[in-house]
Amino acid sequence: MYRHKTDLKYSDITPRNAFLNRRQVIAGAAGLAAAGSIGGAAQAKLMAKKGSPYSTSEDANSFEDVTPYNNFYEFGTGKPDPAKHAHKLTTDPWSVEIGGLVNNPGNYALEDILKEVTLEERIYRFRCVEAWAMVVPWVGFQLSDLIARADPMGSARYVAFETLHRPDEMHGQKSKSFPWPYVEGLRMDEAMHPLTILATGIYDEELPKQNGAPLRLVVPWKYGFKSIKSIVKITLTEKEPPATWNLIQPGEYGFYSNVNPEVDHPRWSQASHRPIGGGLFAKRVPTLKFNGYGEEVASLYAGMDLHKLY
Ligand SMILES: Nc1nc2c(c(=O)[nH]1)N[C@H]1C(S)=C(S)[C@@H](COP(=O)(O)O)O[C@H]1N2
Ligand SMILES: [Mo]
Repeated sequence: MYRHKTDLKYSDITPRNAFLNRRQVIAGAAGLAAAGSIGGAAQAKLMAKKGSPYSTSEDANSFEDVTPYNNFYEFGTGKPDPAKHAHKLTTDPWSVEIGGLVNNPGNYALEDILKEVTLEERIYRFRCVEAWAMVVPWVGFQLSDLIARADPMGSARYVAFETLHRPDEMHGQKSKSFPWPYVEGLRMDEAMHPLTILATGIYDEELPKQNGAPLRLVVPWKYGFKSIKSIVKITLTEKEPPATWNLIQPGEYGFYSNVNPEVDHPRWSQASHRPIGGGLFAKRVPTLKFNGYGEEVASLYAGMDLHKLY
């Protein structure tokens, strides 16, 4: 379904072809049957949505694993801070400015975006990894759907993302030690890949604010910090856009940030991680290249030296 070609036309990307739909139904049913840690009502609600063909069959973590400890520096640098403070964020109304090298630029109300893409909303049960790992059943839609509707120009090579800047509600943004707003970027082929989603929920609930409500990126083969939260701006560009962690510590965080056990962070090994939810003494497990999504995404990086372009 997805082809990696430099001359890829956006009209080539058909979000819902018959083949994909059939596979989704199968993957969705099989995946949900194995949804061990999600119980009763949540499970029934999840049944209402199709699963992505890319969903893992591994058990999902619990809601309690995913929501009390987060990184969201706009609400403080401590892991419990976002759960304590993110309720101050007003997420309705919300609009997203889509611009740069597109033929349909505009400032779109989130509900209008969701009306457009709502038929594609499904469950994406993805592994997410950093020094820890979780399996999260995101509700969302392919970023490619939104980009295709913006009608990119041929010169667009990257996609830049920006988080809301509203220090009144996000007190962390009053700190001058961080370059606000949080920004991130993807190369166009990464952004158009069907594994790259914009999430609006988890466990068929609205996205908790600490997890990046009302709209956040999820790129499951990259380290967690690429998944920018509370997005208000998406800009297609010709040049590689800035990325917050790369701006702050370029020697430690590259633009690509692909999960790669062969490339150590200068201050720690990235060869293994600790699964969340396995208890305090859970053993570290080996981290897989591209977080286990190599079959789907390795071809995007053919010929690139991933030790240099980390
Ligand atoms: N705007 C914004 N987005 C952000 C961050 C942040 O501080 N601000 N932290 C990142 C980091 S470091 C991680 S690990 C993930 C955490 O996402 P989660 O809380 O849903 O696990 O969000 C990423 N997105
Ligand atoms: Mo992180």
